[in-house]
Amino acid sequence: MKTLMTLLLLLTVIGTLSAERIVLFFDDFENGSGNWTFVNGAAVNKWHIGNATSFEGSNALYISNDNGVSNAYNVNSYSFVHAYTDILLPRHAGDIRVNFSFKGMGEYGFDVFDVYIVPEDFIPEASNGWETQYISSSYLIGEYICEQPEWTTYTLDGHEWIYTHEDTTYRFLFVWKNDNSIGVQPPAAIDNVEVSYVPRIANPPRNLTATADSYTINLTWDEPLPGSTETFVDYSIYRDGLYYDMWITTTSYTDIVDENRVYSYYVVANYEISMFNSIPSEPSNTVYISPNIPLIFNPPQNLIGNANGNVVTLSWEEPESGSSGDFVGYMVYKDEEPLIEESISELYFIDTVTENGTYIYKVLAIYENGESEPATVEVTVSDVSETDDNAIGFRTILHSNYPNPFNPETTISFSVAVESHVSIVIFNIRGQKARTLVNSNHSAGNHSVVWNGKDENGQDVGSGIYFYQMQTNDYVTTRKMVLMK
Ligand SMILES: [Ca+2]
Ligand SMILES: [Ca+2]
Repeated sequence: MKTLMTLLLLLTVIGTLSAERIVLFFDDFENGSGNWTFVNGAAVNKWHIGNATSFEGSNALYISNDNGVSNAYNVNSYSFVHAYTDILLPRHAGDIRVNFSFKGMGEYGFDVFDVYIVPEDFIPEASNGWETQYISSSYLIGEYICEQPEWTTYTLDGHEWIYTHEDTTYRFLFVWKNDNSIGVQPPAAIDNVEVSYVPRIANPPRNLTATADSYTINLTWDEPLPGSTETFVDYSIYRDGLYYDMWITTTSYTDIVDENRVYSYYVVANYEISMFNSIPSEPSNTVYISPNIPLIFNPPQNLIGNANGNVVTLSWEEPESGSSGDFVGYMVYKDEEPLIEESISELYFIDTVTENGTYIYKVLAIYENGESEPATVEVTVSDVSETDDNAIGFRTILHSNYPNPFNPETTISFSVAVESHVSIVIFNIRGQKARTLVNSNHSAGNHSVVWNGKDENGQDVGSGIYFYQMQTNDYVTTRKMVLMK
């Protein structure tokens, strides 16, 4: 019983390894010339399908000098004639075999029957002399067949050249040539042309799965089922439908990705079919997976707030680099209420308050895909004058410039309580006037002016400490700033 089981098992294993030979093409010429194209030109000796001779049945393909009545040729008439048929060699077609029965006589070395396999775009020409019969990209599978008086069967097995050309259509080409003197009858005749193959079994990888961990995608799969007819070599990885990595000999693979999107993968097993050639299996299942790359939205840095009278000046620095997506701007909040409708790109904001108190300011960096945590600063205002208690009042004041230090320009903000003539003059550290920035009437309210670091003559001033003095008919204040180039 045990022996029987072993035998059955053995038979099962053998059964999976031997695929049946498949006939791809067969023609016994009993049903006309539908499969064949003749290129006979004006030759007297032509390819013909008829019943002058045959290996089996009554018909064959042969050379005839009388339109098929006889299988004979005119030895004094030059011929270079062709008959061909196109055959698709399918993917994973192994052990290609070409069979045909033939006979033929001729003048050795001069009257010749050749068989070629050529690309399907090769078009033979009857007018070509055999001196120019070289056919590029061709494979000569039989030549100088001219001393075969009896029907015999030709078999070409294991066609190495075709290994890397599967899934391609080939032109099977019979060529008969004679010079125009001397010959032995009869010329070439062919019957029972057959092309067959044994399907290769190249089992694919199975059960591909993918897991993601931040920037990493891990693939694992199962080996192909046993039963392949060829020798497994390794795996290739395809990502997004494109060849991605090769020579993988484990059943796992790690990919590092940098985008938060869906990636697709499949794996192919490669099988060796000859010393230099291999074939891929069908693909494994395809997996789709997104990584879990964390989104980073860095906040503004070093937010500070200063109160000066009823004016609060906020300033901050750009976020650290490395945020996800494009930067859009900043939003500013006071006690959770937005102070602006749209984000701003400046690195400062000037707010006016009407009551003494402690205010919580928040500045957020806005990105195309999200916003940062807020940078927060508490600003206590204790200096709002009694007269400014009504909501629309302003106080005459010169604020600190921003940025400071600066290069090449800085903004100077100021307010006036009532319409006033205002002058703002910049002096260098030696007390010499560098520039008059403002010298005109201003309405009550907040104003600002930019100094571009140039003097009255439009020349750049040097690095160093500068003073700016604001003056109205009842107010004078001087502040310090630093130009740092
Ligand atoms: Ca036949
Ligand atoms: Ca001859």
